[in-house]
Amino acid sequence: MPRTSSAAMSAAAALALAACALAGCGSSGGSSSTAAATTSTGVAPTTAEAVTIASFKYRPVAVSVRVGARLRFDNRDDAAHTATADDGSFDSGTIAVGATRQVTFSRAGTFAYHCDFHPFMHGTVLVR
Ligand SMILES: [Cu+2]
Repeated sequence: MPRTSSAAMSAAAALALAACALAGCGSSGGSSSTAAATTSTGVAPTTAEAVTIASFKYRPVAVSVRVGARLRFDNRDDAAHTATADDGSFDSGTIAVGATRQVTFSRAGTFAYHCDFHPFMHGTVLVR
């Protein structure tokens, strides 16, 4: 891979971490029931080109993209994951360890998603 790609991925990961720190989403555990509510309450969606999956979490947990944009899911975890819309409107398919999948969002709206393998993993994509 060209090094620009990995640099971009690192930058995205750093941004995600920074956004996470700013948003104070370091609290962990028992978040399965609260994740879906975060967009309407606390967590402001972060504009990003990629969601990093690590430690069984999506970061940023709430992401905003433009209609027609592609969002990348980078699996930096040591388990395979998916990004699967709760309403079935999109599905990344299995994202192997270290792999990347892209999802294109062609319809505006707010889409909650989860991991098929780990139903306690939740995220939200705001498409606008
Ligand atoms: Cu998973």
